[in-house]
Amino acid sequence: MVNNKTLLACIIAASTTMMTSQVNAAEQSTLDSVMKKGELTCGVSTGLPGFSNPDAKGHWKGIDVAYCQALAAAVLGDKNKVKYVPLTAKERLTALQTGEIDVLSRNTTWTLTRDTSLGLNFAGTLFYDGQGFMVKKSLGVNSAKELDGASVCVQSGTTTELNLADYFRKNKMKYQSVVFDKVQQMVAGFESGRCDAMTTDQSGLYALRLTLAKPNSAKVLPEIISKEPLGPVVRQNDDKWFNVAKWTLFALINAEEYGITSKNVDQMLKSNDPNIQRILGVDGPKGSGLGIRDDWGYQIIKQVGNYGEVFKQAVGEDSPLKIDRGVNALWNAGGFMYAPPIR
Ligand SMILES: N[C@@H](CCC(=O)N[C@@H](CS)C(=O)NCC(=O)O)C(=O)O
Repeated sequence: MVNNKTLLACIIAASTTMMTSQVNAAEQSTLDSVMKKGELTCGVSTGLPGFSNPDAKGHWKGIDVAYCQALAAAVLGDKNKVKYVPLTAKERLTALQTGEIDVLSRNTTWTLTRDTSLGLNFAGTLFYDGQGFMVKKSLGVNSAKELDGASVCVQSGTTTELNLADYFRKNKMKYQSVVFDKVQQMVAGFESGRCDAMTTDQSGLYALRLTLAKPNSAKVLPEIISKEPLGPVVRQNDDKWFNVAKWTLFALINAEEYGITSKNVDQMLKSNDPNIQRILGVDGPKGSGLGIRDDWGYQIIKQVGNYGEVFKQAVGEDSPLKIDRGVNALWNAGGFMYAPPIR
């Protein structure tokens, strides 16, 4: 039995810890520093079409980039106030842990280890993915189960490497991994025949296939061997910033659910639907709980669009990738995308 004295000591200890961490968080929130410098530093990939990739003019494009723009629009009122820091898979988590970047938005899988002992917090899922394999058609393989004894190109510092080992062990198959630090080298390795198969998140395979000299010479195998919920990441012990990161994602999703788009957002300001009024900051909590501007939701949608618009343009039907909404459809359209209410 816990006696009253012990209980009291525990309560005092717990509340002191809570007070200290709240004070620290209030003093050193990334939100404050982003507002002060007037710019968001966003960690992205070194180039993955559809997710984060510079175009011919050097402008960063993709669904992960759109999230950074949405965060900048919410906090700074301007989607262009973003400094992009290209990071390889191996570099990305350290860059966030050390404070080199304010947020990591780079096809990063939400896992227990990253979300706990690595000192990070995932804001949610921006894209539900899963790992797959790509082979040259000339290999004559139609299923991952036929890859026994294969050599597989893979990038270091990824969940991909770990899932690859699990999959072959579980299926009692042998493989040899050919590991690369840089995605461009991995693709070149695959193309020049250094491995029989290449593995990464399936969306990544479709994206990288398009960068091959002959995209038609390769095919993606049907198996999906893992769950890869990809989402934006911030550091732990900074609830203020974590909240802003989460609700930026939720605003994108809620805007699609309530039919608010970058095109109709100004008319929507006059809507009498209370949900729409709250998303746009016409009514409801506005920016008070988050510590940002009242029109943060409006700015996200006006400048970047809703989740559906972003998806369509970056990876969906208006993009070269043409990925179906599939499980990334809204919850009320058969998918997993579900955001808590803004109220
Ligand atoms: N989602 C996986 C894999 C992410 C990953 O880094 N994939 C590689 C291969 S597609 C990549 O994006 N490389 C781009 C780069 O290093 O710049 C993870 O979080 O570990």
